[in-house]
This record gives sequence, structure tokens and C-alpha cells, in this order.
Amino acid sequence: MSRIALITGATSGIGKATAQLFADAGIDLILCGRRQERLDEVSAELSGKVKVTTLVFDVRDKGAVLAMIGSLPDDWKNIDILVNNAGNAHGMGALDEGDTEDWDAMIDGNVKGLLYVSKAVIPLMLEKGAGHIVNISSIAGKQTYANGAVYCASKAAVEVLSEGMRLELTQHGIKVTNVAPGAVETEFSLVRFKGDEDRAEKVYQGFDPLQAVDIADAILYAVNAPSRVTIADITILAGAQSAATTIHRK
Ligand code: NDP
Ligand code: 8X3
Repeated sequence: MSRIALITGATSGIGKATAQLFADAGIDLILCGRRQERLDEVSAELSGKVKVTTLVFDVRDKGAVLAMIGSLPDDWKNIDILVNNAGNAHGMGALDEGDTEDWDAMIDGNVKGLLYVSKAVIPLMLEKGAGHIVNISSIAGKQTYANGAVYCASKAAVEVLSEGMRLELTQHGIKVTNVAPGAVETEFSLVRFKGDEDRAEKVYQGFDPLQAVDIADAILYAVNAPSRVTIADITILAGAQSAATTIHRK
């Protein structure tokens, strides 16, 4: 029987690449994001391979998260894999100059949003005594850097939540994998720098950055591991990267 995966942030970057690899692996898809047109495009691309349905919600909106996931028809509620991927950095700068709306967007989206989605999905997995949750953290959750402290804090929270989930859910047959990528070339920097393309491009200049498919590949590996194996934590850096902010550029 084919598996069902719910992927948040499936309109772009790592989430979209994960949807593409999952479709190639025959995994049916519940694709989530805020941009309906993007979800429609990904759905059109993949629905020849697997069954696809889409849900439009902002992960920060607790009511919408619970209502949308709760509104899935029963057969779609049989979720085997949850990929908690939706998230972004907003702004970059010192704490004393920080924009509190950016802080809210990061804490509410990357931390509370992940919790709301998990709250909607975990009971469905508990009911069937099986499941796999993949949380997308970051190298920024393991190593703090100046001018990124709030984003780093939000991802450090994801690291802790992955541990907490694993401690609570393993006994119920639910695996938890924490994935911590380094520098991946997606729309991430464009969002962080609020549409400033020059600034975003500079992040990936002078080295070969990770691509979204590299992270998707690791996620697929984790969810395909045999039942005796839990891939608990994966850190993936770019080939030229030795730490969060140490990148060897040409
Ligand atoms: P993208 O900007 O390309 O994708 C972000 C995705 O998250 C989009 O699909 C976006 O969808 C969704 N999203 C963002 N905010 C919300 C929200 N409030 N509600 C619902 N969906 C939301 O970036 P990436 O693919 O790189 O990022 C994916 C994850 O990987 C993030 O959690 C990020 O922190 C993490 N990460 C990224 C790294 C990188 O270097 N790129 C490195 C380490 C971790 P939409 O706008 O349609 O809602
Ligand atoms: C994104 C990677 O190092 O820019 O999580 O924070 S980093």
C-alpha cells in the first residue's frame, strides 16, 4: 500500500524538492503552503505519478492549521509521514536594532507553526500506532551566529522539539528525524533580505551551495530506512562549508 506524506512549505525549495522525490518513490502527497498557484503548479507536475491534494494555510494561524488538516477526508488522514519544513529567516541584524515583526514571523512560523501542524497530525499517527515526523532545523540551530540570533533561536527550538517528540513518540511507533542543513540555494535568502536579489545572490557566490534536492535526498533516505532503524539527526553542510558561517569561497 502506498504511503501518504504531508509536507509543509511545498511551494518552494526543500519542500518542493521533497515532494518531487517522494512522488518518484510512489508516496502520495498532501502539499501545504500559503501560495495556492504554486501549490497548483506542483500538484499538476506530480499528480501523474501519485495522488496529490493541497491545503492552503499559514502555519502561524492555529485555527486554520487545525481546521484545514481536520477537514481532510478520512483516507487522506491516514498520514504516514509529516515533513515540518515550512519556515524562513526574516531580516538579519543586531538584536538592539531588530524588527519585532521579523522576530514574530520567525518565532511564530518556525516554532509555533511547527507545533500547530504537529498537534494536528500526531493524534492521527497515534491512532494507527505508526508514523514518521521529519523536522527541518538548520545548522543555525546548532551554531549561533551574530545578527541571526532570533533565527538561530527558532531553529534551536526545532532541535529541542525533535528530541522531545522522539522521547514521547518512539514508544508509539512514531519515528522522529531532525534534519539540519547548511547553506542551501533556495528562495530562503530572498525572503530573509526581503526581495533584495543582489544581497540574496551574494550568499551563494564563490562556492557550490547545497541544492534543495540534496536535502530532499536525505529526507527520503530517512523515511525509507527499515523499521529497526531511526535516523535521529542529519547535519548536511555544503562541500565548501565547515561551520554555519565558515564557507571557503573562491
Ligand atoms: P524557501 O523560501 O524556498 O521555502 C520556504 C517554504 O516555507 C515555502 O514553501 C513557503 O511557502 C513556506 N512557508 C514559509 N512561511 C510559511 C508560513 N508562515 N506558513 C506556511 N508556509 C510557510 O526556503 P527553503 O526551502 O530553504 O526553507 C525550507 C526550510 O528549510 C525552512 O524551515 C528553513 O528555515 C530551512 N533551512 C533552509 C536553509 C537554507 O539555506 N535554504 C538551511 C537550513 C534550513 P509559502 O510562501 O507558499 O507559504
Ligand atoms: C539557513 C542556513 O546558516 O543561513 O538555516 O542560517 S543559515
